[in-house]
Amino acid sequence: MTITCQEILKTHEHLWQEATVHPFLDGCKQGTITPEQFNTWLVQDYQFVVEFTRMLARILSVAPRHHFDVLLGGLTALKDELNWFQVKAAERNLSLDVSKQRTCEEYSQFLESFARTPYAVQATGLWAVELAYNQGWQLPGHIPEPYTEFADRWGNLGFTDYVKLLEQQADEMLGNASPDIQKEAEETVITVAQFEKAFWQMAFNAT
Ligand code: HMH
Repeated sequence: MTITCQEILKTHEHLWQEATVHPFLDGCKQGTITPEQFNTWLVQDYQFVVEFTRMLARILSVAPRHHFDVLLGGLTALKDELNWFQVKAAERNLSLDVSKQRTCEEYSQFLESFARTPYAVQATGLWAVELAYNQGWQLPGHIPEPYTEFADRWGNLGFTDYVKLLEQQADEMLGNASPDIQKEAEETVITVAQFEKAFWQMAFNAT
């Protein structure tokens, strides 16, 4: 019996829903999010993406050769994304030189701990992190200005395709993994879902 990414999602449907449907995203759609709340998310997400880029580089270092194309594509997209974050922050007069809130710090530390797990677990976790943003920004439907480009960055169909390739790579590894490793992959998806929910919530915390 091998588990698949989709089976993991189905088992934890409720948790996954909380990771991808949140008042923050709804507030972007309805226009009820305040600039301060949005900016809080923005600078924290930049901090997160810096750590996420490092994690992806570590994953690449243990990936089989036939996974390189997809992972290198992801790293190239992150190069663009980090520069884009800097432009968006400058437009909003935000300093990106801020300390991480606790959730961001803990999520970053969790990404660091990935390196000590088998590649099958890392591949599954990577998929879950990207799927959370793809679905989170896509599910609300059209998000009006000034947030349209933020929603498009992760909600666009090209990103959906990338996430599907990550899923195929994770499924391939899960198919050859021991039951223990499959369980660890499932637990990783649960943890990702919990962190994603908490991450949206940070926008509503005092900065
Ligand atoms: C918190 N999760 C969080 N931030 C992101 N930018 C992504 C996922 C997608 O890269």
